[in-house]
Amino acid sequence: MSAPRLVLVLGDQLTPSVAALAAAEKGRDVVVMAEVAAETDYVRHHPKKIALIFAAMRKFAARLSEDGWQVAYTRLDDEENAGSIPGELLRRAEEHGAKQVIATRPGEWRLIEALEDCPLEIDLLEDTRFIASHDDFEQWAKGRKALRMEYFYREMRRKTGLLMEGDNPAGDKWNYDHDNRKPAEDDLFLPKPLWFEPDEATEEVLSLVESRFGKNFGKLRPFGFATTAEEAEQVLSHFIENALENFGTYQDAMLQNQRFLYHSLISAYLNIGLLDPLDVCQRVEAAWQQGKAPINAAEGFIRQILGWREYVRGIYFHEGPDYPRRNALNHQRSLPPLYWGAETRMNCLSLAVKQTEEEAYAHHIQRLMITGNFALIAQINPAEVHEWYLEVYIDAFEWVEAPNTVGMSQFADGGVIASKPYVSSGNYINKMSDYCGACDYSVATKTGEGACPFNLLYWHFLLRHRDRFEQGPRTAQMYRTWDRMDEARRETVLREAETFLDRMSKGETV
Ligand code: FAD
Ligand code: DLZ
Ligand code: SF4
Repeated sequence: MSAPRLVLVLGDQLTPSVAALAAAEKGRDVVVMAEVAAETDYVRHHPKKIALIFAAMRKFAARLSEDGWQVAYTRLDDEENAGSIPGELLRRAEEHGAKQVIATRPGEWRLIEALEDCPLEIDLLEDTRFIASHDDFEQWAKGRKALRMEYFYREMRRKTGLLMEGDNPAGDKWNYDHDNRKPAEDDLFLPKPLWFEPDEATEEVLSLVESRFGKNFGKLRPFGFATTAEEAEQVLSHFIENALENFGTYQDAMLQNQRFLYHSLISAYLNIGLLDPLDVCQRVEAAWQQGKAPINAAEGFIRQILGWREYVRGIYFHEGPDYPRRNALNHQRSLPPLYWGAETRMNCLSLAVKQTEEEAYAHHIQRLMITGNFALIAQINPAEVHEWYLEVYIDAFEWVEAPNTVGMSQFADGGVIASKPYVSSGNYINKMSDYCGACDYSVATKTGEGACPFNLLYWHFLLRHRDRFEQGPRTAQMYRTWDRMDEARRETVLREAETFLDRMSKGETV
């Protein structure tokens, strides 16, 4: 029999048809899976994230063994654990007399480079669990001045036929975002997410994570995430039956007592391979065809996966390894301790951070227009913001997190992703949430005692970057509004914003 090859399966590659497994031979090759310090420690991940990945890895390995694969699985506390993925490959290569490795290309430059430096013969295969291949994205990007998601998304609709009627978009509109900006009313009948009681295998992981990562930011328990493909499938069905119908309409809404609203909570399952993106989109399209959801909901949801998710992955690899370190606006302030749960008088931030700490989850508008918006207008160094998002969310892997944070949210890529900075005063937050009513600050107050900090910092940000944004078709209007303001008021706004930022940088509670 020919020598065995090692088949690397990483913690976010838990799909039976993943490229490396598809290219391997069951009776011959050895699947290598490893819980390693290099992956748990490259940032201080939320304990729920480590628990999800380890529990799902262990159950996936057990399933592969049941299916007849030879699996070499290393637990974090195994004595021989080499501590890194290349280290584990070298150890297993020696153990099994293997020289070749089959691997699916990781979703992060850091790990791709580590594998390229490993002195084994490693065949890095394209990750085929995406709807657009690298080639598809590069073909689309070639020769374009601007890489806007909307046009990529239309191409993907045509490629897959999703929500298409011949050559035309279903309902004659590509995008129903206009219908999707309603604030929500709190109500007892909002759908509740589907959670699972940890079984014995998950409990074992929770104990390990508690002892090793108990000091990381974030609450480990209660832990209710799905840890197998079957459970993730149940979460998707639960969403389609109970929440999809209202997903579009209330997509941007925020409520203090409703952390999940009509969101699906499937991002982590998609990202670690428990759900397949095309299958999810087809299930949602079918729900619309059966009359279970209106077009604005189905289109809005499918756009997030077929459009945004595929697009940000394309951008991450298109832009290259330096992307997460970009700082086009030269923001240098440190991330204030309030992001780690220190006291703040800003109710919106306090709620978003507390929810993140407890759930390892916040929905898109909380990430973009609360924590992201504040970091941008407070001019925080985007590298620190990037690290924060990578650490605290259950679904955070660099290929998807960095474009969203560095690009969409912090404009640190200079506008590769966003055509304007996502900044707002308190007005937007007040319109889309019930947060302001319970805040120490007053959203209606523009300057002076109790003025909402977003009202001050918004203008401060715009003025600091006037040269860059003044001519922008989507930002010029803001400068005209500023110029029409009374001069004394303009001075007060800028002075108070400076005072606020100084106090924040000194570590005072703001
Ligand atoms: P839903 O609102 O139900 O949306 C459905 C699905 O669409 C999601 O599960 C997700 O797979 C996909 N999706 C939606 N928006 C995006 C987007 N902008 N980019 C990529 N996919 C999207 N998403 C991650 O998966 N990982 C991250 O690390 C991550 N970091 C983010 C950081 C910032 C600053 C911002 C603004 C957004 C980030 N997002 C990230 C995108 C988005 O916020 C999450 O995908 C979403 O909140 C996950 O919750 P959900 O599954 O309930 O999503
Ligand atoms: C995120 C993560 C963590 C915390 N731990 C492991 C691990 O121990 N072993 C592993 O194979 N993968 C882990 N992962 C996922 C990897 O970090 C991920 O594959 C890369 O970031 C590329 O997306
Ligand atoms: Fe946030 Fe300002 Fe509203 Fe307070 S008043 S919750 S700081 S937007």
